[in-house]
Amino acid sequence: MAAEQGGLAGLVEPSSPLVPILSAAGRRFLRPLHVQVVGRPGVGRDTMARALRERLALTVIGPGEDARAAADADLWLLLLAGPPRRADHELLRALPADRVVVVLGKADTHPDWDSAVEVASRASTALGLPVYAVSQLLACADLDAAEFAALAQFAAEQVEMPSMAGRFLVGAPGSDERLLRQGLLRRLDAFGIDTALRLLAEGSEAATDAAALNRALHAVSGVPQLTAAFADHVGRVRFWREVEIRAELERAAAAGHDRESAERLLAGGVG
Ligand SMILES: Nc1nc2c(ncn2[C@@H]2O[C@H](COP(=O)(O)OP(=O)(O)OP(=O)(O)O)[C@@H](O)[C@H]2O)c(=O)[nH]1
Ligand SMILES: [Mg+2]
Repeated sequence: MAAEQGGLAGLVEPSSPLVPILSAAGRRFLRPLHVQVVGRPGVGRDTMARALRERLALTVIGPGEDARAAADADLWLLLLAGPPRRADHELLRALPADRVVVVLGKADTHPDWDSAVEVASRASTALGLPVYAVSQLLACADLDAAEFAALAQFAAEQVEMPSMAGRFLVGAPGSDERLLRQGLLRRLDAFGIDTALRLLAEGSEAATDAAALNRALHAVSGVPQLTAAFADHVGRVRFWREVEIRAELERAAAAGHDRESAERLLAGGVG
């Protein structure tokens, strides 16, 4: 199809007033996939937006971004933080049913990953859509060399992540040790620290350096696996983008801009 090859404007005479209209519509058609993250406040939307940008190189509209940006969305990620509540059902009802990916975020905060998968599976039954369990926080892991060295030393000393996360915060308040531990908790949380210590203790490839450990944490976050969920919707996104092109042509025809060509393109099924 011409729109996919960027050749829409070539379908009319160079002098046609449709040329700039079709060029703009063609550029819009070829824009990258725009994913809007929606969910109740506090569920981790900003972190999810960052995870999708950094791990999947997607164009993402996060919470609080302006309405004009939101008008460009063609896929919606509904973020849950537990069993769906009434507000989640309401959010879902307001979204285009054929282009929503539902995600149970903060999967790392459940007693273990299987429990998170279980919650996601019950949510899936309740909502009638697949629900993927992910930890957007782990997908954003960006430990530096000093944090990596500290974790490696903990692993060597067989330090374990206490079940009460607060107990991880040893060291005098304001001391370097304490600040480092606070930073690790904020950026990886308990499950992330535990996972990092395990990977380091196993001496896996993740034990090489900070970059390798970050990559290993990204891999277990569940975010890379969302690629397939997004890919499943690409056909619907293309369909709606084609609808947009037809609407542009109909507007142009109604306004009398080379109506004959516009109608010919519409009849020929362009877009
Ligand atoms: N353990 C864990 N914490 C997370 C995760 N994602 C986000 N958080 C934490 O949840 C809090 C809220 O994260 P945000 O990404 O700002 O979430 P939000 O939905 O934008 O929330 P508000 O900004 O409070 O409206 C922060 O403390 C995050 O560190 C996750 O996957 N796991
Ligand atoms: Mg936020």
